Amino acid sequence: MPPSQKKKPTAETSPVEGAPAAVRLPDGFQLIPGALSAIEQETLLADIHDIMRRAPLFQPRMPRTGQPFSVKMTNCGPLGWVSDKDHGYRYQPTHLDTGVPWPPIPQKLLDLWRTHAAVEGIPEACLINHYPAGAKMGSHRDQDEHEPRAPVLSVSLGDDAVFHVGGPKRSGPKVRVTLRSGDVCLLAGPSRFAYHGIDRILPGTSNLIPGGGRINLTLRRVTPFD
Ligand code: MD3
Ligand code: FE
Repeated sequence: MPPSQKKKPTAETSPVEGAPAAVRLPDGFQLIPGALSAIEQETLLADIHDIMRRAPLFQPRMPRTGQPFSVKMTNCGPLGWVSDKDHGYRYQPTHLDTGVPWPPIPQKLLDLWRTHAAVEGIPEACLINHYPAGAKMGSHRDQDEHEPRAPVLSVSLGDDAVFHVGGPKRSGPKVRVTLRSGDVCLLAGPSRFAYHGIDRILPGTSNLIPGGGRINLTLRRVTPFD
């Protein structure tokens, strides 16, 4: 092509013909691949199944439109994230449908927070997202928490997911990362407020969850420390 039509080399387009574009993860984003062994994943999944028995998965809905998410959710911890048509996104101490308090956060997750989060306070909420094959999560920011010093800690279980993370604007450049069963992801600093989402689940990539699918756990501090 004539030089005038050549794309200017940027962070996203490599000047080297056929070479992959360089990518830069946002500051504060940390991926710890294989943080949990196969046995640890099995044990944690059993804990999550107990939680789901006491706090069944619910279908969150978009504020105002009532449009259902393709991801089902539940929570453990003193607070849980919920969303429905009438009252929108929020944290509350009880299950959206049953009104029963959320079960406690498993010790294993509290240990992971203590090991990786590098902050004084403890997490107050663990959101449990369940993705069947075909589910996705559109680009969004997590802004319902009131302690910016606290990171979000994510644990992936089951099938691989194609995750994207960008910057402070939805329209900006994005980096795609595959999250696998047993991976821990820490979102601290500037990355904590980055746009992110799940593009797709790769079916048949893990044997952990009977019947397939993916479960993501996110530990969060909701109220200010002190
Ligand atoms: C990047 N969950 O629950 S986990 C969510 O795999 C959510 O279920 C996705 O986005 C999932 O809100 C992604 C990794 C993650 C969590 C929180 C973040 C990445 C993040 C907050 C800011 C930036
Ligand atoms: Fe999120």
